[in-house]
Amino acid sequence: MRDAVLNMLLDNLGNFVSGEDISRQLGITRAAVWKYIRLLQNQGYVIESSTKKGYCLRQVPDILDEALLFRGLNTSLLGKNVEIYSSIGSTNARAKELALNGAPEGTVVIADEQVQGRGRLGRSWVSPSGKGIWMSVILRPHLFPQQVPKITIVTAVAVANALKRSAQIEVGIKWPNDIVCGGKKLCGILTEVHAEPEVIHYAVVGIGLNVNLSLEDFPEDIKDLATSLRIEKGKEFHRVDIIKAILQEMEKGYLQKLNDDGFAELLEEYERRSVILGRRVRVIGVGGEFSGYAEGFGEDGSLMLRLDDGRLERILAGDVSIRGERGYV
Ligand code: BTX
Repeated sequence: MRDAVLNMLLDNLGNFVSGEDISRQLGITRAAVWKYIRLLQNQGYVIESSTKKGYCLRQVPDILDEALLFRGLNTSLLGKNVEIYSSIGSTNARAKELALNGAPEGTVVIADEQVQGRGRLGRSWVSPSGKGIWMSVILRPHLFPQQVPKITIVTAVAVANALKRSAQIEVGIKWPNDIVCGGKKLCGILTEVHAEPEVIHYAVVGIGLNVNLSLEDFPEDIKDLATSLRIEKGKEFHRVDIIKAILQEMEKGYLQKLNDDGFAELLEEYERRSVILGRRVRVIGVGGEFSGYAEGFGEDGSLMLRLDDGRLERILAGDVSIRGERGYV
């Protein structure tokens, strides 16, 4: 009922709705309406009340409210099933647990804060409360395990398109899994799978996007390489709007672009946004370190690196770290 009251106010954002209309439409007493209004106010919604005119929603807070998320989401798969936490260890860890217990494809786990946010290779991911999008999506793709990098590519392009649409920002993609802006890391993607040689049981795609962090929110050691939407655009954003855009774009890519034709198109988009293509990079992997020109990306998500001796090295994502010759990208 709280969500129904909220939706009526949102339908009339900036305008008054009478308590009588709300009570009649929802079949509850005027006292109950007042109770929900108080609840919403306590949760941060700025609602003006007037004995004559009723209630007017003036401002929507930046909170992870399921009712806000579902409003106009319009997806058929992603976000149909959502868990929202104020604090959690890692959304990827939780999503893996859910997937193992049979959670349906498209299930999403989101948290205000992660206290054990993880990057690749056991690195940690800074995830302060209320400042970013720390989210994981469960997928059950019909792919071979070696095709999993496709999922990261779909996600990177989706995040880039979503940011353009919802935050009016152009971002670059740094292979294999970073979204960058002004040469700094804005978002990281962590795709983890549970698979057997021939079949993927599930993939969990973790997205860590710095939204409203200011420079002071980053620890000293990453201040020079990390950024946020707020730092780049000089204003704050509502996380839910961006989450919705990401889920919509990701669903589009996942459902429509994983076939051969669709993926070739997607890869072109990925290359267009790549910040390393045609540049000299240094790749630090488990098998050692090499330098060369980034020549392109394979269908399997690998990086084609032209080494100094002319050989073309195919490098698989997942076990490498990459640096531009002069720094982070
Ligand atoms: P990565 O291994 O490419 O990047 C991790 C590195 O990035 C860290 O070692 C640190 O240098 C830097 N870093 C840490 N926190 C941040 C930050 N907030 N912004 C910019 N740079 C940072 C990238 O791994 C994949 C990260 C995925 C995070 C999501 S959040 C939701 C989900 N749950 C979870 O535990 N992880 C994923």
